Amino acid sequence: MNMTETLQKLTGKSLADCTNQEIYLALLDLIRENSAKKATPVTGRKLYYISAEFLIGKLLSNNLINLGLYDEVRTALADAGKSLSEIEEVEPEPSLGNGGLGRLAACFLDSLATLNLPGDGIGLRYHFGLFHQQFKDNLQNELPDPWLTEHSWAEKTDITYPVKLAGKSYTARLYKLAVTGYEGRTNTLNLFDLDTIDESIVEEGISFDKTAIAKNLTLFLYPDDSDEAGRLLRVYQQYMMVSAGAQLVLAECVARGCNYHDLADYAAIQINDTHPSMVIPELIRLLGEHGIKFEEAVEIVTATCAYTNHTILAEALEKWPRAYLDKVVPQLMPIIEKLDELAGKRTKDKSLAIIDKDDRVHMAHMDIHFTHSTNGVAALHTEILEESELHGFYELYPEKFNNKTNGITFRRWLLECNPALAEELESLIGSGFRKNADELEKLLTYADDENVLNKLTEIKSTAKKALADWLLRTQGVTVNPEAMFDIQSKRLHEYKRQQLNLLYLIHQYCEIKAGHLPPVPLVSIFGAKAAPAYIIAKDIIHALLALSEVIANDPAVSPWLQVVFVENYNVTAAEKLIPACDLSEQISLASKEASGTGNMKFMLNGALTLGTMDGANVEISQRVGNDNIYIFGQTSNQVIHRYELGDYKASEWYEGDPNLRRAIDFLTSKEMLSAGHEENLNRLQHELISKDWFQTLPDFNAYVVRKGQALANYALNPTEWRRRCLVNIAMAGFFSSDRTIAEYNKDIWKLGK
Ligand code: TH1
Repeated sequence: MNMTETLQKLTGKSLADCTNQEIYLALLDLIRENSAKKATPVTGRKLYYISAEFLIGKLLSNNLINLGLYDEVRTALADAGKSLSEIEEVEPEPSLGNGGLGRLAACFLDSLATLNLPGDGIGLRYHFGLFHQQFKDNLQNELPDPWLTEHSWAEKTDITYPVKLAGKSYTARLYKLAVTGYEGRTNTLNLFDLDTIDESIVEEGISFDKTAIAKNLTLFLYPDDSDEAGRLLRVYQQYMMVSAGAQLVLAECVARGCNYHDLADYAAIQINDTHPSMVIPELIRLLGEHGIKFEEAVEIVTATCAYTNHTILAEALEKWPRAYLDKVVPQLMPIIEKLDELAGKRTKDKSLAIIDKDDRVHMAHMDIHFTHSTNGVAALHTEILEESELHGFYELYPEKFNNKTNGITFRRWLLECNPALAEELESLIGSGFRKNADELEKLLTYADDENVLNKLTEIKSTAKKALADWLLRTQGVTVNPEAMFDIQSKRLHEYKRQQLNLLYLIHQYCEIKAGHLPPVPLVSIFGAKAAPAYIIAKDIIHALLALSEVIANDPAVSPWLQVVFVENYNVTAAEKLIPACDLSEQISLASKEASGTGNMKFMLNGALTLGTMDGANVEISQRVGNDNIYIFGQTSNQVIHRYELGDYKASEWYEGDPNLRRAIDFLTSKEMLSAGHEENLNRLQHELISKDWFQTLPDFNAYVVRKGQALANYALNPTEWRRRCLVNIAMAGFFSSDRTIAEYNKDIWKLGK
């Protein structure tokens, strides 16, 4: 049967007569059948990647590509007058993550299956992913973001596990989602849920009764934790995930012959940040139920589990008040206490205790004491962990610490989102790079080939036009595709410093008003969601939206400068933005962005980075060389030093630099107040002058200068610009998640052995 016949058999009618929805459902079936064929029995050690987030994004095209069906399907549909890209739009995006951490977990699953490694995910089946963002009156509104339909990728099973929460019994049901590898095996993403969840309790926006656990447990990813009920709900969610997860791990291992004592020969468990940390005491508890004594259980769990740290930001390093755990997981508290005692025998240093003097339980401390590996996610981040943030632990357990620089899957972030570039690369260097990303380096031989550079320019312009069309279609915004596209897309957080970009844009506005025209028109594009309770982050969104309006209404400025804020930034939007980018904004305060992964996606798609020496930017700059990246700003050592001195005064920078003062003053100008709200703009202005926790002001000048150079290079020397883009593409191979996963496997997991 050819593909047309196969699809007609699945739909039961001629393809030409099918709706896009009918074809979508037929493709789901086709993918199910084909991925099931590639499920492979497990021998030896298998990985369980436990994570509160798996930001998988839409799966249709990804699965078709990985199963080698994409071209056939697209052609069969085209023959029937149907378009695969329109059918893709039928699929709701599962936004089961906040940002980089969740997307990393999804890339890792793709690479595990591609490398033919036995590795499954364990997480929660949230009914609503991260909220749907809507702009109204230049403010962010949050709405629920449903993705579950009758026909969803996650299939219900009849496997259930009992979970005790606050002394009450609940039943966690397992849903399985097939994870296809590129020309590889099929693994599973295991997602747990309760049958009793009630979507109708969602009231206005995304608010709901946070205390009705049976109805709300898996309703939302990351419920707002600005109140105690919200924080408790997170603990409930985390325990349900790890308890059901640990029972699944044990059941699968026992079915393969494990006798509990030898668990570490059957399972490797990777704890993705501290959200799943309770898996440690939970496994000890469950092993106890199978007759294993505490001391031995501790050894087994330590040998089985490993921990990844993704941040040094204090607010993200979870410390739960003991009272929360007493309430939600009383069965774990005696175990956690014994672990704390054991830790106390290993070190006298009280700062390394699990339970501190204020009765808070430090999840990361439990992880480091009772797993065999702690890794950071980029070289600089790991160095900061070892030298400062976790220095005491590093002295105690130097052998546990290691670095695993993050990576991205090139299937989604090149083959799927930028097929024209993938095709051009293949015609130049062959198809080897699809499985071995290092082969991209072969592209360097074309660095001075004008035909190749022209072709890359053409591919970029086509992607920019496609983005322009998409923005017009989805948001009614018209952009000039001849302009330089400058993109900052990532979660909105003060440490990522969208406010620095904002100040630059105001500066440019003022310069243009004063008659100083830039060398090229600039379209500055933002994509970002702010946590619903993060006031200043929402003020930054508001200021950018207001500025966008001010500029659009000013005919003297708008031909030269445009600010576009993409509504509801998600994986689907990222796939449109990234191929179209000229300049990639990676401007976090040095030391604060553990790695970043957007930086890698933009580079791979031929954008140049404007960035600080932070996270993986450091490794990108080492690979491409300083001429092929725009680095600016304080180094992490300077930042850390400034924090240690504790004498940073934003107001001095504000007073001392007329350009900076002009930009900050403008936030509350009559122009801005005509488009925005006084309360929000005042608050942001005050925050910048009096606090500026993330040292935006000291980097302002360097940023303006460096960005000016980037614009000038782009405008005045296009051939040189494109050559630099080529070098970036060629040197992106290291940032494949296949490399990252191979390193985890070699150093930590040793799967299949
Ligand atoms: C991110 C880091 O901020 C980013 O630098 C890194 O590239 C990414 O993880 C993957 O390693 C994090 N996201 C979260 C989300 C939560 C808590 C901590 C982190 S760290 C909810």
